[in-house]
Amino acid sequence: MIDLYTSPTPNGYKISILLEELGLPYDVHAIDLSSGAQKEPWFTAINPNGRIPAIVDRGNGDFPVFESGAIMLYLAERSGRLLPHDARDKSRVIQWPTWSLLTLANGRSASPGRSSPPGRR
Ligand SMILES: N[C@@H](CCC(=O)N[C@@H](CS)C(=O)NCC(=O)O)C(=O)O
Repeated sequence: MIDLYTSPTPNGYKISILLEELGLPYDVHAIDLSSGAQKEPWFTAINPNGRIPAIVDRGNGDFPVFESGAIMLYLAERSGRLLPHDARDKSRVIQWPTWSLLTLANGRSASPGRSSPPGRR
């Protein structure tokens, strides 16, 4: 069983979508970001950065994982799905979430092939 600590934000949705896609059982723990719950000591013990999403894998020694990209890779590996063993195939899978995390998350263009939004350098 996975404990998912999340809120209704794009980063939170990513993990909910993946858990559903993988069919892994999980419990949702809603974090009210406006209350500052994510900065409380019980939560920073799970994610020292005090942000959602985060998970705790109760079926694997209560292993905590934070950062949406790291959570996605962990869940794929744990489920044995979506992450091929072949180095080239695995790289093809990892390239897109890496692009998304490092480009979209910085407010850059969503259009592949562009490094900046139109009209900006
Ligand atoms: N790089 C992080 C970003 C996480 C993030 O920014 N989470 C936001 C909600 S989408 C949050 O928890 N904000 C509350 C805060 O910073 O106190 C990830 O991909 O998981």
